[in-house]
Amino acid sequence: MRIHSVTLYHVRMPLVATFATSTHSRDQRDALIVEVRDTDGYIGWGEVVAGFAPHYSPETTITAEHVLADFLIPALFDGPVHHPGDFLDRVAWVRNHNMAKAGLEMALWDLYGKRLGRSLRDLLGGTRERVPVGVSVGLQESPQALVQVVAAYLEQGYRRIKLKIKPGQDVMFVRAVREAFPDVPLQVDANSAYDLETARTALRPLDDMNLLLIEQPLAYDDLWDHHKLQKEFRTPICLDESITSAEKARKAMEMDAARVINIKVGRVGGLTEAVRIHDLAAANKVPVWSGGMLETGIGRAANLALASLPNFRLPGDISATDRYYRLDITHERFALNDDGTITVPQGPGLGVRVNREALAFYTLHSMSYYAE
Ligand code: NPQ
Ligand code: MG
Repeated sequence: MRIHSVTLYHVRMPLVATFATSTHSRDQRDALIVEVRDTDGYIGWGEVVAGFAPHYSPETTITAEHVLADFLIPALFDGPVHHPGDFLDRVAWVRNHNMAKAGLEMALWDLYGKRLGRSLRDLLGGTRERVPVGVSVGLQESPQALVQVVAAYLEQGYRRIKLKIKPGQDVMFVRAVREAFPDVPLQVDANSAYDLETARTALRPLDDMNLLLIEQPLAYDDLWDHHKLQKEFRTPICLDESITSAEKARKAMEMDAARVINIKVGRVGGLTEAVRIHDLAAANKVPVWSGGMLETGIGRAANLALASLPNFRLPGDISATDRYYRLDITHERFALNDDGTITVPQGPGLGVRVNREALAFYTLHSMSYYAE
C-alpha cells in the first residue's frame, strides 16, 4: 500500500446520558477520526480513543493530533506499507502515545482488509460470528437509583453488568444491586481510585458478592500492589489501565497481579499488540475480554472483530450504539441480539461505512496531510 494522504477529524459527540467514573464525569465524547487514502483510491478509517482530558490515560485528543501530525504520519509517508504491523515497527522509537499509534494502525487495517476484500475478523484470526457483550454503568446518586438503571439495562437484554465504584460509593451500591439481582453476572471497576491500604479494608465485603472480577482498583501504572491485593482476595483482580503492552501483560501474569485482562486496542497501541496480548494470555490460561472507550461505530467495529478471537472468554464492554449515541458517524448501528450478543461485521476491513454528513456535523476541525 502506498499512502496518498491522511485526514484527521477532531469530533465532539453528545452522549445519550452523562457517564461518571471515579475519575471524572462527561456528557460528550471527544475523539480523533483518522482517514487514510492510498494511491489506488482505497480508504481506511481509524479512531483514536484518547479523551478531551488525561483522566484515563496520559494522552488527550490534542496530544494525539500533535504526535500523529508531526511524527506518525510523516513516518507513514516514508515508504510503502506491506502490512499494518510494518508501520508500527517504523514508529517503535516513539515512546508511549499508544492511542495515537492505534488510531492510525486501525485505519491501515481497514484499508488492508478492503484491498484484500477480507474482514478484519478473518485477518485477526477471529472465530465467532457474534460476541457476548455487557454494559458499563456509571456512578449514580444512590443505591436505589443504581438498581433502577441496572434494571433498565437488564430489560434491554444485557446479560452482564459492570458497576463503576469509588471510595464512599462502593460496597453499599454493589450490595443493593446484588440483592436485587442475585444471579446476574456482575463485576466492578474502580479506575484506580484506591490505594492498597484502603482497598484491602473497604473492598473486603465485595469478596463475598460473587463478582466476576474487580477491575483496576489501584494506581493506573501499578502491578506490584495488585499482586499483593490479589493474595488477599478470592475474586480475580483484572487489570485495565496498567496493561499498556504485551510486556506489561507478561510481567503482570508472572507476578499474579492479573487473573483476568481487559484488552483495549487504544491503550495497548493497536490491534497487532492486542492480538499479541490475547495469545500470551491464552498460553497462560488467563481469560481476556474487550474493554470499551465509548467508541464511535468505527472503534466499536474494531472491538467486535477483536473480541471474536477465542480467548475473549468474558463479555465485552461493547454495548449497542444507542447506549451511547443517538446519531453515530457510521451508517451501521450495532444492536443487541436476543442472546445478549452483538454480531461482528462481515464486510471488508472494519465492515462499516462512514456517514460523512454526520462526521462533518460533529467535526470541530479537520486537517489533511499529503505524501510528497
Ligand atoms: C474503563 N470505559 O473501562 C473505561 C473508562 C472510560 C466503558 O467503562 C468519557 C468519560 C470517556 C468517561 C472513556 C468504560 C471515557 C470514560 C473510558 C471512561 O475504565
Ligand atoms: Mg476499566
